[in-house]
Amino acid sequence: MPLSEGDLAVYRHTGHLTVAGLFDRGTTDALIADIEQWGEAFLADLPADQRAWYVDGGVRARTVLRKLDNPHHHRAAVRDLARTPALVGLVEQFIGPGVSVYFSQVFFKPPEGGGPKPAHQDNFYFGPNDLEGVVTAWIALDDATLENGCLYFGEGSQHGPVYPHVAPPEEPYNLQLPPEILARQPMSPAPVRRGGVSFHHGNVFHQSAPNLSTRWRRAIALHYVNAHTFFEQPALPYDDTLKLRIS
Ligand SMILES: O=C(O)CCC(=O)C(=O)O
Repeated sequence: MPLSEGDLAVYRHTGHLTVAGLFDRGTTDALIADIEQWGEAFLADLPADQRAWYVDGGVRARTVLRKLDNPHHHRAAVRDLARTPALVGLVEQFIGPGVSVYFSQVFFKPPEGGGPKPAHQDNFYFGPNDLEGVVTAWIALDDATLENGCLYFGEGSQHGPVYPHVAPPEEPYNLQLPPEILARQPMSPAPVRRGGVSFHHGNVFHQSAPNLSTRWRRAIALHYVNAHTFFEQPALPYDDTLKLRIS
């Protein structure tokens, strides 16, 4: 599916682009069932010292996961998703041919308290050798709306530098842009319907709000790199042996 010049211009200008309707309901429902099954098993075995990172602290009534790492490594259904020709064709139009998934995440954002993700730049976390060589495909498994915590982007911020991030002392992994940098950058909401994909540049500021609604906002983020890009100076540990060659 070739993107139009207009779509590519939007991506270059704003740092993100939403492509609607890439996956049908059968696919998103099957992925939800698969990650829920995995999530239950993961939670049952989760060591106490990792709960703060994986359990959603905003949902008081029950224990529910905030995220899971590297679903492309752990779940065949997510590998199939990452290899979908229409998706790969789009990824290659952003970063060039010969792509791999270097890292991936499930974001659960549960109803009635699912926590926010503070504003950040993926390229600060990843520290790639080429800032242009990374694109994230954020695949909406539910409608992501203003009410349930859709993504917000700092449009055009990918043209600026990657800024040093800060983290609260009790959450050293929760790296985020400092308030004085954010104060200069308006953030715009980007709702996505289920089955749509939000693509974003590794430098673009993005964040999500808490989910105070009664609906889930689940998504899978696949972080693709092109043939010559790798995480050279990552801020957190990433296991590059899990890299999955796609094309
Ligand atoms: O889904 C979210 O709330 C955060 C997603 C994100 O930061 C990403 O995909 O890079």
